Formats: sequence, C-alpha cells, structure tokens
Amino acid sequence: MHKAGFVNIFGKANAGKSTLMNALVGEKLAIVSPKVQTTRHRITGVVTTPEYQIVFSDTPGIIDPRYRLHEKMMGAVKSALEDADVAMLIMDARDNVQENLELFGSLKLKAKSILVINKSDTMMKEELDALVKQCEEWGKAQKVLVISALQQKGIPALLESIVAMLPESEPFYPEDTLTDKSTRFFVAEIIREKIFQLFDEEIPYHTAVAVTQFQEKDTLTKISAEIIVTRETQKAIILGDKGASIKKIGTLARQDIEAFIGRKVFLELFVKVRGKWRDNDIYLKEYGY
Ligand code: GDP
Ligand code: K
Ligand code: MG
Repeated sequence: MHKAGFVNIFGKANAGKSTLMNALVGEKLAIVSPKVQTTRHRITGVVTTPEYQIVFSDTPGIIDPRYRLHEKMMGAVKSALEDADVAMLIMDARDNVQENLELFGSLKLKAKSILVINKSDTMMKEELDALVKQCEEWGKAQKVLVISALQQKGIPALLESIVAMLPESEPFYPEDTLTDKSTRFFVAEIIREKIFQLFDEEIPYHTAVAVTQFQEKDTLTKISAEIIVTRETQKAIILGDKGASIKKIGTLARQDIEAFIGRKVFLELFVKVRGKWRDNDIYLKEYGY
C-alpha cells in the first residue's frame, strides 16, 4: 500500500517553520533568519521513498496584512490551509502557549493535525513535559510532539507520525522531484537571505530580489540580479562604504548558490530604487509575488 499527501506547516513568525521544512526534506530549500517575515512564498519540498511521498509546504508566518505584499503572503497561507492532508502546527517552546493554541484554533482546520513544540534545546525536560500536557489537553491535534528543528532532534518520530496519517495514494510527482520552484527562484531567495542576515531594522522588509540573467557557460553559471529597495538612502546602505556591503552580500550569496547548484558561479548584483513596490501589483508580479 503506497501513501502520499500534502503536509503543510503553519505557525507564528519565527516558530521555526522553514528550519523544520529543511530538516524534513534534508535540503536547504527555505531561507532562514532570526527576523520575522523572512519567508514570503509557499515553498514545497518533496520527500519520496518506495513506501510514501510527502509534499511538504513551508508557508509565511501568520500576520495581519499591512501591505499588498502581506496580502499575497497570507494568500499563500490560505491556499496551504485548503489543500493540507496533514497540518503541522508549530510553536516555539518559549512562546506563550495559550496564544498559539488560540491561533491554531482560529485556522478552522479541516485536516488532521500534529502539534509540534519546537526549540526543545532551549528548555528543560520538566518544562517541556508540562507544555506537552497542556497541548494534549487542548485536544484539537491528533498528536503532540517535541522537536528541535535546529539540532534535528525528534525528526524521525515526527516523520513516522506523519506517514501514519497520510492517505493511501499513488505519488503525485516523479520520484526525483525535490520542489516546485525554479533554480532562479532559489537564487533570488539566497540573495534575499543574506540581506535579512546582514542588515538590521527596516532594510530587509523594503527589499525584493529579481534575477535578470541566468546563463550556463562552459565552466560556470553567470547570474545577474537586482536588489530592489524603496528609497535612495536604503540603496546607499546596501552598497555600503566604497561598495563594501554589496560585495559582502555577493560573496556570501555566491558561496551558497554554488553549493545549491553544484557549479561555479559568477554573480553580478545591481541595486534599484522602486518606491512603493510593496503596494504595486505590477512590481509585485515582476518580483515573483
Ligand atoms: P520561521 O519564521 O517560522 O520560518 O522560522 P525560521 O526557520 O526562519 O527560524 C527562526 C529562527 O529560529 C532562526 O534564527 C532559527 O535558527 C531559529 N530556530 C529554528 N528552529 C530552532 C530550534 O529548534 N532551536 C533553536 N534554538 N532555534 C531554532
Ligand atoms: K524567520
Ligand atoms: Mg520561514
């Protein structure tokens, strides 16, 4: 009997959704940062074995939309709510439990769910046991599990619980499928991750990245990308003193892109100012939202 299904990850900002998806898939597909709203798209990662195929979806954290960009992000969450066979509800063990349970309740899930208490590495066992008890008493999840996505602890048990809940089905994708997104998409995401990791305050939230050239030459891949910001002052910060900052973004991003595509990369970055791109449907579309 073969099993297959869609397992979608939901939770508040910074609960560790993207880290968990990467741990489950065994590839770094989703970018990670300590900042909220790092993830803007729904990204799938496919795990295939002879017995089952799981199509995981990482989603943006649940927020109240303030820009058109945010509305698009919550659209990605909504679509994931609708097609889940199993919902993974993930919370940071250090976060307010009641608040998380209320949020999960408000999703009005039709799918079966697993409540995942993440970041077990930050807490004592006694505290975790009390948390599990509280979550089990809530009663709306079929299963409550404790993991550390960062340290990859509890992942095999989580996979086992997921498989047990999957419907009987033929696989949806060929066995070598890893994701639904293109290499260009991941290149743009890797660059965006460096901006989330290197800059404080509002810069990452005003930034989009668009890959404008992706060319496979004999020995290397030539990539050009634009970093889009909303103000000249932000452009100056991204460039840095004598171009030092953009050089750093470029070096870090190139290393990760080379590891991701397994080829040498020549990466060229440009910075563009587009005021209000986050509220402009044409720009949003152009930048992949
Ligand atoms: P998301 O916003 O829910 O996708 O969360 P991310 O995966 O981007 O992670 C947010 C932050 O939490 C990052 O700094 C991660 O390194 C950190 N993080 C994720 N999982 C764990 C964990 O199991 N333990 C600890 N200590 N930190 C974690
Ligand atoms: K994050
Ligand atoms: Mg994320």
